[in-house]
Amino acid sequence: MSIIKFSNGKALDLSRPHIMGILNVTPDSFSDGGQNNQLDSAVKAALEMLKQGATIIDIGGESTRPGAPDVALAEELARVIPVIRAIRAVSDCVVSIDTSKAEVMRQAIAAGANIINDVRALQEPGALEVAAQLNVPVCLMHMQGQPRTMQHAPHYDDMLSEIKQFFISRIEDCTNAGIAQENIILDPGFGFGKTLDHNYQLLKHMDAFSELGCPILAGLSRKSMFGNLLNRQTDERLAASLAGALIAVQKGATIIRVHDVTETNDVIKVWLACEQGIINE
Ligand code: 8Y7
Repeated sequence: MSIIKFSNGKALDLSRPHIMGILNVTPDSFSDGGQNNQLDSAVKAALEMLKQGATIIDIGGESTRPGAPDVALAEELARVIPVIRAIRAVSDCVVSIDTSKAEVMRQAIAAGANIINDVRALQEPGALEVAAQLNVPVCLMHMQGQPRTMQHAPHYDDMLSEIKQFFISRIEDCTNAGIAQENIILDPGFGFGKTLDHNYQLLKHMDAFSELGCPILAGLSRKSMFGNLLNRQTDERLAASLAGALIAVQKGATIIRVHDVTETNDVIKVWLACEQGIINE
């Protein structure tokens, strides 16, 4: 089974699913108090998610929600770098940096991050070269269009083939640039340039991507594919997100990106007990 190795000697054994806990460090995420206060809250939130069963903390300073504005480089660096350093000072957990900017990747890895999570799949200027140079695991996500406009009118002639083709082509570009195939994680990008129906087709057929030989990451947590199906606000999408996480795991995803770590961890434990039986009874 697949193992992701990190330069500090640590590794993630992907023979079982892992939880990536979401840590957004946009101004609206930890809005109480001054800068130190915000840093404190971010570290606390990360430690809490680790205690709840996350093995990766995904730190993002650019909102990629549909319609969100672009964030300038200096602003993104100011948001994420202090948080990575502060987490690194108290934990040796796996940290991923959610960014598309080459310079943020460089500084984040220098500050102690271990994985690059790029919703633009290393297609921004310099990103491919920097990722190759840094020699760290990268998550390549599929997106049709750009965050600001991607939900206007998503269209595919054959979505599954087009996404698979995108992955094949990105894997080729990455390996040509010097990125090791063992360092590539793939993500079909739920909600990124997909209609409601596209998202459910994608969930149903996610297992089609496993044949590409890379670990699969799925991000479904609280997304509008649940809100729009069920007419629920973001804080009312837990049950739906857990259903989505379970289906994704059943279809071969080994990293699940979520807000609700405790609950997702329970789901994974039930799935594992079912798959492997109860050890040490
Ligand atoms: C995803 C993601 C977001 C995802 C990966 C949200 C940063 C939107 N979604 N990264 N990022 N996969 N790899 O609702 O699905 O969390 S932001």
